[in-house]
Amino acid sequence: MLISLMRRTHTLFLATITQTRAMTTTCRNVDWRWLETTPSTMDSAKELLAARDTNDARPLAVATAHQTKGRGTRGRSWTDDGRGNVALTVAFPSEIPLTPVTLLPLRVGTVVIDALNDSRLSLKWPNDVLLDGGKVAGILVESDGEAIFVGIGVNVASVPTVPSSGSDRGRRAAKVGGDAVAIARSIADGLGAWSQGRDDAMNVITDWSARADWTAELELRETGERVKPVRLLPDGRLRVRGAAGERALVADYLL
Ligand code: BT5
Repeated sequence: MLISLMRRTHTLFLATITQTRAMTTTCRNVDWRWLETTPSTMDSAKELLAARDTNDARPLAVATAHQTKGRGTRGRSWTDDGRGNVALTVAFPSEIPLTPVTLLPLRVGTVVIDALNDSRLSLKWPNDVLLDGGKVAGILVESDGEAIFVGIGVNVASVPTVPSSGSDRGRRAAKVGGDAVAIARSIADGLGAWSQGRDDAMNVITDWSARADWTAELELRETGERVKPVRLLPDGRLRVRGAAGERALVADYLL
């Protein structure tokens, strides 16, 4: 599967929410919440959305400066040391203006890179924002019933050490600088505005392609093989050229 869309039953960890200091404001058409700390904004967003009025169609944004159990795709972890970075989940209660949903991580990538507004940044398929080859931001998409949850972690002020072996091995991390709360709000606003407009596959392919670094070789996570990106396919798969010729990749195989 291109994205990690996992169906989960709601479990209400309201104790977790009440232990944190929630600051609630309205940020344009986004229902914005700030938590001092939380295990994962993905779970907090699920709890807070479940507790919200079901007639409220606004996207719900839950952000924090510190996660104790942040997650990436396929059970991998997303780490932060609580020093100036940001973790954000934007929950869309019902419909999003894009099909197929496999394109969503790519659209989120363009919204994130535009919000970060730094010409040194580029996108790496399927879900990373890079600075000089280092990973600045990661994107995770999950679903729960009708709702879709988009998680974004951005290294703003500090850079975690990423393991070079084991299941959590990855490329080195990098940071982008700036104000973490302002960055989170800008991303949430961007996603909120996007969710109220119209979108289609060709727009996503064009926008994403314009922000990607097509010169950089990619290393396949499972085999270590190096391939060159060629182009995006309309469903979000990436066509690549390797030693054995061209083929299309699905997500979660790349470092
Ligand atoms: C991702 O997964 O890149 C998606 C990360 C999504 C994190 C957000 S934070 C808000 C929301 N709440 C959550 O609990 N999660 C979301 P993936 O492509 O699987 O990358 C994970 C891999 O990136 C790890 O295995 C490490 O190699 C590396 N990594 C972990 N933390 C990192 C960091 N802070 N910066 C750069 N790389 C990191």
